[in-house]
Amino acid sequence: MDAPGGERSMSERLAEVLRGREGERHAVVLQDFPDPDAISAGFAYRMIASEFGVEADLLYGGRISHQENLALINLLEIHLTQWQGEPIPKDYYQGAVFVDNQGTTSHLTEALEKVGVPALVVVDHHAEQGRLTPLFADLRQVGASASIFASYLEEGLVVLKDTYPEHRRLATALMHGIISDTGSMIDARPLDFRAAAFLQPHIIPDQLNEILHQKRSHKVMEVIRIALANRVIRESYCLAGVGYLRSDDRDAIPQAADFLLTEDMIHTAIVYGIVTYPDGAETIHGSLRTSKSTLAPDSFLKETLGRNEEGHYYGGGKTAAGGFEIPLGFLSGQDSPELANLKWEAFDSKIQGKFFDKIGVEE
Ligand SMILES: [Mn+2]
Repeated sequence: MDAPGGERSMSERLAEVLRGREGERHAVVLQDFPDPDAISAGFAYRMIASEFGVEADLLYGGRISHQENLALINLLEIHLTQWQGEPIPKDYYQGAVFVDNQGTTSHLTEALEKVGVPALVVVDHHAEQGRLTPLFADLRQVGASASIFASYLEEGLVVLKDTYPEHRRLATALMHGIISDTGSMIDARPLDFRAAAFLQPHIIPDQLNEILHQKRSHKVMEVIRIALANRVIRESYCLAGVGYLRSDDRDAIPQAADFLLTEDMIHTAIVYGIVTYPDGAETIHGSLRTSKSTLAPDSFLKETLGRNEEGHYYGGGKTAAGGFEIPLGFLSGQDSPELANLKWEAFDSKIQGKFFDKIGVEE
């Protein structure tokens, strides 16, 4: 398939990478806390790969706790594999594929590199992170990774047939990914609208409706309550630290940020907390949501928080949303309540200070 000007289209270049790989198994890396866009993009890659005789496992290294995401994988029967840090068997995977991320938001990236699994494919809509050198990269500034995958389908990599239940489930998942990553199409770009128009005749409307109308869990309500109580507002920015959270409840952070953004006069909400993992490790997780068109979450977070010793940025983002993760390293682990409080207060003030300095410079 030739794009105008005789250049090969992205879907043709992806097909070239997959051709001749029959019998291979690929590790599809989702971010540790996968969202609907990532899950549907991974689902699409698996369907495309199977056309070339390639198997694909969708792997994630964290948790899925957001009710909407649980409904998505259950109703649409999308099988994901949770990776819990065990060593990856050598030669089990012949290639690694990164969808909706570029290897910077998953613990799997290093684990796969360790056993020599080459990065084959990166498809993402976040700003370029420069972490990987894959055979095929398709990075586009669009609303959703799902839209990029829908364009591959439209260009014929998989011909959607309504008689195949799996194809209808894929179309529904991709539509959900697009809706969820574009704020119900408000941040959608032309490619996202085109993808939605292409997918629409194939979706299962009742299932999409059911996935989109999940209620908030008790824990999320509780985290929202803490975020409301702790929020500090300056220059239409709203900042809220929510203290300690179990990794199972980490998805409450972006939901609290979404909620804080609904307040009158607020254009940007940032919510963060210390997430504790079953192995005792602790990491600060934060989410940023903004409706301010001149604020680019990616550069805003990179400039505010900087990089770690290895040169990797603590945070990044896309249009209207971003996130950050700061591992506590030596300071991780269960402490006495007094020490835990001190630790939280120290990080809370440090993060507030960084953002307020940055906001002071901006305004
Ligand atoms: Mn996305």
